[in-house]
Amino acid sequence: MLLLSLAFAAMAVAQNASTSLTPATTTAFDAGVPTDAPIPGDYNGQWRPQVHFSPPTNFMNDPNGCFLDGNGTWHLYYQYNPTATVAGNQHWGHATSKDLYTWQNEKIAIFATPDSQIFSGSIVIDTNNTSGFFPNQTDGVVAIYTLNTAAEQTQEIAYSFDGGYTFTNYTSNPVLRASPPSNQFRDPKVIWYEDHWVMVIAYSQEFVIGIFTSPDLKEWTHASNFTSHGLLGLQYECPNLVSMPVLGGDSMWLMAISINPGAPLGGSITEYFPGTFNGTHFEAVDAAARIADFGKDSYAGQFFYGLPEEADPVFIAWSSNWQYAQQVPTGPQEGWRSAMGLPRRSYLVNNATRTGWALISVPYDLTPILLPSPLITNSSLGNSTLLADYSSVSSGALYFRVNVTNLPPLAQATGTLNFTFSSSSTRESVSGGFYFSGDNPFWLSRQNVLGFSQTNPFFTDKFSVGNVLNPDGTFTLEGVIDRSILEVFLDGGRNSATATFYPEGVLDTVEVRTSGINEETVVAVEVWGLKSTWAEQASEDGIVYGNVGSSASGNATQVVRRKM
Ligand SMILES: *[C@@H]1O[C@H](CO)[C@@H](O)[C@H](O)[C@H]1NC(C)=O
Ligand SMILES: *[C@@H]1O[C@H](CO)[C@@H](O)[C@H](O)[C@H]1NC(C)=O
Ligand SMILES: *[C@@H]1O[C@H](CO)[C@@H](O)[C@H](O)[C@H]1NC(C)=O
Ligand SMILES: *[C@@H]1O[C@H](CO)[C@@H](O)[C@H](O)[C@H]1NC(C)=O
Ligand SMILES: *[C@@H]1O[C@H](CO)[C@@H](O)[C@H](O)[C@H]1NC(C)=O
Ligand SMILES: *[C@@H]1O[C@H](CO)[C@@H](O)[C@H](O)[C@H]1NC(C)=O
Ligand SMILES: *[C@@H]1O[C@H](CO)[C@@H](O)[C@H](O)[C@H]1NC(C)=O
Ligand SMILES: *[C@@H]1O[C@H](CO)[C@@H](O)[C@H](O)[C@H]1NC(C)=O
Ligand SMILES: *[C@@H]1O[C@H](CO)[C@@H](O)[C@H](O)[C@H]1NC(C)=O
Ligand SMILES: *[C@@H]1O[C@H](CO)[C@@H](O)[C@H](O)[C@H]1NC(C)=O
Ligand SMILES: *[C@@H]1O[C@H](CO)[C@@H](O)[C@H](O)[C@H]1NC(C)=O
Ligand SMILES: CC(=O)N[C@H]1CO[C@H](CO)[C@@H](O)[C@@H]1O
Repeated sequence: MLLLSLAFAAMAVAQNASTSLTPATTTAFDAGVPTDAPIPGDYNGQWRPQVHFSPPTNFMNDPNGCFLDGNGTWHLYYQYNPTATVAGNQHWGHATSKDLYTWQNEKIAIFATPDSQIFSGSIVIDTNNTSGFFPNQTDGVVAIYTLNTAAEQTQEIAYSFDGGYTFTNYTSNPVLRASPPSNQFRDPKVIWYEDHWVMVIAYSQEFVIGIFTSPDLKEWTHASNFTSHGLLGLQYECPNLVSMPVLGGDSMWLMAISINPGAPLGGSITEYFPGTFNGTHFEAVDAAARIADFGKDSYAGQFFYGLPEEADPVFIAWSSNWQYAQQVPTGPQEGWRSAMGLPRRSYLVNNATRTGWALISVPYDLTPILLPSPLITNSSLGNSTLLADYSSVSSGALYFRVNVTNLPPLAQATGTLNFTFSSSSTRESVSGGFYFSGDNPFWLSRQNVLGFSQTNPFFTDKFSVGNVLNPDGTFTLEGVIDRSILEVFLDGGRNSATATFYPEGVLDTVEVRTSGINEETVVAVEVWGLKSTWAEQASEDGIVYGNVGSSASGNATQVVRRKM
């Protein structure tokens, strides 16, 4: 996780006490926190995302322990304070899904203690019983996380016989301490490399990602350091190391590092480094810092463990920013704070053109949540406006896609393409657009949303990126809007952005406009309503109770594979 220090958390708690529904506490782990059932959640609020994960109540931040089990169930754990709408008292919350969009709340997986918190970490499946914890199974789950106390951050392991629903603390914890001991040593992410375990972990304030190896998850040996690369900000957090397919080439490795504070737009962001890894040492291809998302609400993302080798890695990030995560109005008004971003399928491209290496990220297969037919389509918009009322889509969530083809060569392309989601009652809107000319800037604005944006100086209201036109004369824009989150993907995920927003009215009108485009250019648009994955699970009283029965239900789904 995240926090500058617990003192900082305590300060934030104090600052927010007046606006929180629930009194904050950093100690009492048993103060009404259920250990035998999921926490019930009301997912009906006007800002509650309907196809994104958000916690049943109170405060969530980093994704943790993400893995896919042998039965095709995706497991998402998360930094969770079940007793307040601000950070502190960190537990590992847990949810499971068959499709990465429909999430079932599970009971809390790992609990804080009165004097320690469970900070971020990861999960592996110990197929070969390297740890010796699993005499009778090949699907043993081991969690590796940071135990935070006032004095030190140490790394612990806990194991699960039931596929990740309940955990047992290893009696010889901790398994790793910094030398000398440190209170800024956290967020272990573990993977399997050929014949040993590899951990990447942040020495946060020294700007070092330590790489450790282990035969058994218990004994860890320092192998190398990846030091002071890219943007430093004030801290390194939540490193990831993952083997990454390359379009049209051999796979590479990717190191991702989250920095906070100190993102170029303020607060938190994730940067990444394509490179090589030989089991002990990671080397970046060059000295460049590449940012994973040009918005402001994508942090501490994690790649899921346990995917088949031929599948593209899948990534999920926290959709907020420490500059305002603990102040957004969902806390006082709806009793929860923060959602996860969309799950994203990832791979690398390396274009000989100016764009060079890029981490592509596209929404994971959305078909399970699309309503049966599109809300509106147009195969050739010309210089025109497409307008639709979507108040009939009860989720308030949409998927939209614009395919532009037949663009003339770069210097001759003209015109603009804009989109707006607005409220017919309050006239608030979020919007964005693209210029086919010049440096091809794409912009996104949450400026015209009332309330929060006007009172928080860090809630940056506009974002942009230069998205160079494709040589083949095409441009694509895809996005998902989900009540209080907008995510856009340009050119199949070459650039992407996540922005949260909190309108006073309900957004119910979509508009796509073009003007001044070249005669031969074709603009095709489709807009789909999305299901409400939470309403589908709610009981008659409107409350989502989560998995109150036994573990994992439903049939396994096929993991999306893509041939390189
Ligand atoms: C398990 O053992 C097999 C056979 O030695 C090996 O190929 C594989 O990499 C090991 N995997 C893990 C996760 O231990
Ligand atoms: C797993 O490890 C434990 C401890 O070393 C051992 O007792 C057990 O036999 C092992 N199980 C298998 C299937 O190798
Ligand atoms: C996976 O499915 C098998 C067979 O139904 C079951 O025995 C096992 O407990 C399941 N594992 C998990 C992790 O749910
Ligand atoms: C796990 O066990 C260790 C050693 O007994 C203890 O210090 C630590 O607090 C425990 N962790 C949790 C999360 O209970
Ligand atoms: C790796 O970095 C840590 C944190 O700065 C430092 O304590 C350690 O000495 C470094 N190890 C090596 C071999 O450079
Ligand atoms: C990995 O790379 C490092 C640094 O180049 C080198 O010292 C080490 O010998 C390499 N290890 C293997 C197994 O090739
Ligand atoms: C698409 O939009 C254009 C311009 O407004 C309009 O002329 C055309 O009829 C629309 N086509 C469809 C199928 O709606
Ligand atoms: C980058 O390269 C890939 C694969 O060669 C290609 O499909 C894609 O269109 C290229 N993108 C740009 C912007 O050149
Ligand atoms: C799109 O927005 C830009 C910036 O406000 C504006 O200059 C342009 O005219 C707009 N284009 C359309 C088609 O609305
Ligand atoms: C759009 O308008 C421009 C003039 O602003 C015109 O040159 C162009 O032909 C029009 N494009 C289409 C597809 O009608
Ligand atoms: C846009 O292109 C994608 C990929 O070719 C296709 O699946 C989709 O139907 C197209 N949408 C429109 C509106 O043309
Ligand atoms: C599925 C199963 O038999 N699990 C058992 C494996 O061994 C552990 C430790 O002995 C038991 O607690 C599990 O119930």
